[in-house]
Amino acid sequence: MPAPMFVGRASEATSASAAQKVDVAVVGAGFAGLYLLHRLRQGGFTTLALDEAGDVGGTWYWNRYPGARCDVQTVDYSYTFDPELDSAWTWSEKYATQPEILRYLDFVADRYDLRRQIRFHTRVTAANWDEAAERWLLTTDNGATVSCRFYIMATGCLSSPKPPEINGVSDFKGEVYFTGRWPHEEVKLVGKRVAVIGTGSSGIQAIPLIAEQADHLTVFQRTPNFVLPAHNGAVPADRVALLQSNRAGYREQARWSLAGVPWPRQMVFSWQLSDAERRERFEKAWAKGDLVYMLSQLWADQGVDVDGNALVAELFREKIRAIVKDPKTAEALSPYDHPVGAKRPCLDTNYYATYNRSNVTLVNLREEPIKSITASGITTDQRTYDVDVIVFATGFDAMTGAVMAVHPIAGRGGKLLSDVWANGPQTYLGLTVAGFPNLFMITGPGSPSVLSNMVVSIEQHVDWIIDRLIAMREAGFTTIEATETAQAGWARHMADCSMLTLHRLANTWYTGANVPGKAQGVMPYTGGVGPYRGICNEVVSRGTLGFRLSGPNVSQQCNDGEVVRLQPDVRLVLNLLADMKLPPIESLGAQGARAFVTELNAGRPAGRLVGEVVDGILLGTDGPLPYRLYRPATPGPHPIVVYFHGGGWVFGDQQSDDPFCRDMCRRSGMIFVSVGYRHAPEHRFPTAAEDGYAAARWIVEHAAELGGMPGSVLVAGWSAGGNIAAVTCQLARDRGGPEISGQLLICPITDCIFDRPSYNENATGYFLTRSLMYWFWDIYCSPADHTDQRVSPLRGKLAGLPPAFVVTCEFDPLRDEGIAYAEALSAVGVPVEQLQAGGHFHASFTMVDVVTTGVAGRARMAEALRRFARLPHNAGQSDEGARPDQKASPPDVRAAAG
Ligand code: N01
Repeated sequence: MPAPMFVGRASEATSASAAQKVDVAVVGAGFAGLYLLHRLRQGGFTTLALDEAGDVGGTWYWNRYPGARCDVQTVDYSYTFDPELDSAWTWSEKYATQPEILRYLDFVADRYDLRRQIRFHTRVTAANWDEAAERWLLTTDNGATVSCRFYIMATGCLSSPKPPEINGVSDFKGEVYFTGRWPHEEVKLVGKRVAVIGTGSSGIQAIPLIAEQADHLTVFQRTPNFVLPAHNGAVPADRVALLQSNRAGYREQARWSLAGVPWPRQMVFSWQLSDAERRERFEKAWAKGDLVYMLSQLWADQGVDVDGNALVAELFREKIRAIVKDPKTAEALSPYDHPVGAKRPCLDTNYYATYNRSNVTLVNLREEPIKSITASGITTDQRTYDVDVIVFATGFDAMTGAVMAVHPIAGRGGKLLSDVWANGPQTYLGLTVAGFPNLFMITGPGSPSVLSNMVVSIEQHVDWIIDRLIAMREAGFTTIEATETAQAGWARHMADCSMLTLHRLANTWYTGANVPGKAQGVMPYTGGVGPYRGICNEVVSRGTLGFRLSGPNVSQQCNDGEVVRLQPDVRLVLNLLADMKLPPIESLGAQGARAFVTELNAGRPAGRLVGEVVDGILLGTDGPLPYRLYRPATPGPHPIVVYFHGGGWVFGDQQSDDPFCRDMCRRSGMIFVSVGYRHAPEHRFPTAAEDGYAAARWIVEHAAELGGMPGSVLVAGWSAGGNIAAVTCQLARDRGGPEISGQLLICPITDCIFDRPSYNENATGYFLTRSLMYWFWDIYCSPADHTDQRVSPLRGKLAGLPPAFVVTCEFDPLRDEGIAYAEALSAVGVPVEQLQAGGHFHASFTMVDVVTTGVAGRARMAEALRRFARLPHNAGQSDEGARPDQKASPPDVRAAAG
């Protein structure tokens, strides 16, 4: 055995003296374990892999049930680390069968001579961190203990089958099979009465083939799934051509894509397409038979917005009704309780059509739950089904099961991983856990893992870990451990990311809901493969951020911190803007800045449909001002919100916050009138303020003509528009009207003090810069006017103002003056609600459909406006973004909006 590459700090544990000593021990010999072994050997590390199975394959070793196949196309479901390997293997089908995938892994193991480093038929029974020796000691049920410097869990996300949780399983006298532990010998089902419990991916693949053999098949379904036909056959020529035209480019694109398969990002939103166009897109996806394509290529809002998703769900249900002849069965097979993609959708061959066979019965467990399993079959609360065979396709204790339940893992101070994870998995990057030095997981909870093409994610994790081990060795470090700060930051980022998708709206194995008593929360990273890869790279480029590194002859290194503090989509927007290397807006001059903003707005997604949009002219103090009115589709009259756009008193117009006004009009059910007030430098202070006030007065006077409720209005505004809204409230109070029943101030300018902390902390890098703010102030008003309440409302009298909802964003220079205004209002008795949005920037809430994580914040704003206008609570809107079972709970500021 070669000498270990890492020199220990203390004498190596006596208990480990008889142990097999290696630099790195790996558990698992599937896709992840095999690549690890290869890279470790290339890196000059001594290594050993342990696997309970009798050979390589991991999940593909165990899951041998009839119909088992991959459901990511084989061109994508392959290793890419070695271009020669990549072209040396040719798949025979679009979706390979389990035996073919196993042959592939066999081929890989032989090609790189990996088996000699694997101890098969071996289960790790305990793993303990030896603090003095700084090594892991692994006890096994076969052969010597193992002492290793690093311990890597390549155990897979879906490898620990969960018990079926049904009474009486052991009473059954017939044959019992689990899809996740299918026998290696042939299972004969011909002429038998077979029951399948479970209709996830495994059940759905197995059911059509079992139906062909069985005398009668009874399927017990608790939750129907969305199922797409695989249209299996030859590997599609277009994908092969794409791959072969530029293999390296194709693979690189996959690495930076959202799901690890190179499809472009959809930019068209559902509401921009007609019914016919949507149907055409859906039919194309149905014919393609590719889950990633179906889940990502229809329209941009299909995976992030409940309405955009509902359109896909209905098209799926139409298909089910068209295929399944018995309407009652078709209805039972139609999912209504979760968005498409929130629960893992499945790929099938003849699944729905199987229910047209005379030897197949579907039992809807929602109508007749299973009471118990008996000696002769399955008893529901309505009847007994006698069967000869029961197949449990009941799934896995996913993501954490294989890491946690398989064996006790004790880290620093003897702390057990199962205790640390009692309330859900805590990790840094899904790779490591604070308190567990030198322990790594491949595709662990907190990484994209099961929401991606696993092979792409496995390669990225393996490469990242081995590169770290090599860098540590070169620098003389022997231990690496995540810090608590970094781990807590990752948990928050995970929660932020979970707002980007609809996974939180379904009870699934993604959230731990399939295992009774398991802590619940979205376990995989939902921010996408490419963004995740970028973050992992950033951790390295920022001095191994969030890790403590130590070694016997070097000083400890700990560059502590959180790698992502921004909301995930804000981070993407800001990165995109940084890549564009735009000149500072203030360097363009007022005209140039206006042209720039107009161009920027032209590239944003179009706003959603509302009942009506009307352009008109109102009469201001010095003459006409344009406005744009957004009317809800519901019958009026509606309360009116007078809205002032952002733009630093210099640019923008009544159309420039169009998507925001549309969104708020829909959510609040109110008329929004966006006012085209005049701008500096042509019209300096106090023109904007006076125009705002005059507009509010005119609109109240003409409320009935506009279709609004008479008597009063509400005001709202963003940025400089928030300033005008706040000022309008003060002027209306002081000048005897109009009556304003509430104010919504989004990131408002409220004061002329420029040294509050947020002005310095967020001076650059977050789009609205300190120097741009200086420029706005200079153009709008002279220093002598700075303290006038009509530009610095924080300096005005605040008592007697209408109730306010004040929104501020963490990464905004204006944050602290917004908070100061809210606190000052509150101090004089004005009812105030604040939304301090963590991780957001100045434009987060107005970049509708770009910054998706702003949705819940806008829902709260709309609800506040409805309260001000004394309209009833609009549950459908304000609860968007909350899990169905948590609808009544008050939204958490961070999780909901920031
Ligand atoms: O497991 P599942 P799976 N009584 O958890 C039901 C991957 N995979 O093995 O939904 C009655 O999806 C349960 O009902 P419900 C893929 O990622 C990939 O099928 O909890 N029913 C559900 O219908 C997949 O998502 C491939 O209400 C019970 C089913 O059993 C993941 O593995 C192939 C029950 C379990 O479905 C898991 O798939 C196969 C009970 N007590 C799997 N308990 C590829 O093609 C559970 N159920 C690559």
